Amino acid sequence: MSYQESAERYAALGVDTEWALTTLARTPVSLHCWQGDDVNGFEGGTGAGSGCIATGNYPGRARTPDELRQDMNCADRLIPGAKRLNLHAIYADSPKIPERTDLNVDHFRSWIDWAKERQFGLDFNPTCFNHPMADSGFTLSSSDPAIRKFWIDHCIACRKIGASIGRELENPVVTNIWIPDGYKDLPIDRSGPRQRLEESLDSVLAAPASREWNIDAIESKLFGIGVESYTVGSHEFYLGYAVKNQTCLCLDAGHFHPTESIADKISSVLQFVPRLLTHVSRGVRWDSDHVVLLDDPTKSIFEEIVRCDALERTHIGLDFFDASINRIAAWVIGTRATQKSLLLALLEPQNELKKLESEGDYTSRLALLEATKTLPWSEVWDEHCRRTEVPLETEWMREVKSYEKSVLAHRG
Ligand code: RNT
Ligand code: ZN
Repeated sequence: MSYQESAERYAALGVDTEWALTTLARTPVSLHCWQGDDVNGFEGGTGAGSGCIATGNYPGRARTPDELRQDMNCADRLIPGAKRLNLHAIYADSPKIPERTDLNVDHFRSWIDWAKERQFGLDFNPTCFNHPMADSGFTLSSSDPAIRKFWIDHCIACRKIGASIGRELENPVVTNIWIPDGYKDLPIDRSGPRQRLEESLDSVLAAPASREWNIDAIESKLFGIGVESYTVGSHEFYLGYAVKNQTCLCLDAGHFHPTESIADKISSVLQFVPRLLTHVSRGVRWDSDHVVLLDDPTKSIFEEIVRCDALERTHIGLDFFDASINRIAAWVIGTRATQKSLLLALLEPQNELKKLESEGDYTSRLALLEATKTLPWSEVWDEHCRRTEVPLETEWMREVKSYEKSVLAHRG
């Protein structure tokens, strides 16, 4: 079947594949830099600690900012459409890297130049882990005022970096705060840390940073390795905080109970917060960060975003890390799966489904939903790859293999 034939099949159901292709091509996905180096960063630390653990020792990890950019360039050639790069503060790139509280936009100059050259937007994150000041297991919610102040200052520095980058690229930066704070075992005082976290966030957000160029987001988590019993920044905490302060809310697909899906939360939270950030990820048992696949949980996230007509208010970010397979392939698999999920949602015969629902014809609604699964969407995806000049689904891996041979294999 050709793209034309598949477009006709969709048109018969009232779906405009050209609209789907245009929307898909201009909807950016923010690629997380930390998939390329197992969340190490370039401060000289090893591993993220604090519950973010990349396991595996597949050869070829990027060890320097230049290697990471070289790998990103390879991934960029294999991923269609608009892209952003999501940086963490530990990826500062300058001859002398200061304390985290003293970081400024100059320490990210090489990334900004790279983003301009490749027409990427940028996003940003304070790194509130993998640092001696986080060794107690508490950062913004610490009972120690000196520790709290350190992390408040770091988060403020990051918001300013976000705003400066946004202004320079004329493309707003989402600065997302996630902290690892919590207890391994049963706490007595669950309230104190949460009161302190609210106060700290208030101080962080009170610092001036352009609202036009920096978008503040906050991210919850259910539990992490080492903080099984209590996580200060729970979903209820951040949902409440985001509603009260009208910040962007980050929903990470791996940060809820295993049978809980973030898809059903989207239409609820968008009633009360101005913007949404997704960390598209895949939970597997205790892990929240497996490489994203074209699976039902991922598809339903994008169905909801599209059905809610919320693409303009949603920032699509990725969050997974796997050090046991080729890291560039991991980026490509996860990003393309995310984009395929979005395409499927854009190809849904939404008007017809809504009509059936409003008429109370739930039998036809269910039948049509099932019928959409066998429509020739892969022809539309291939057409997208052709138009954006990236390899087709069964072809891109060849390029990863040859890059592995010519570049990755020579890294010590
Ligand atoms: C951790 C959060 C957070 C991190 C990144 C590195 O559980 O998901 O988003 O993965 O900031
Ligand atoms: Zn996340």
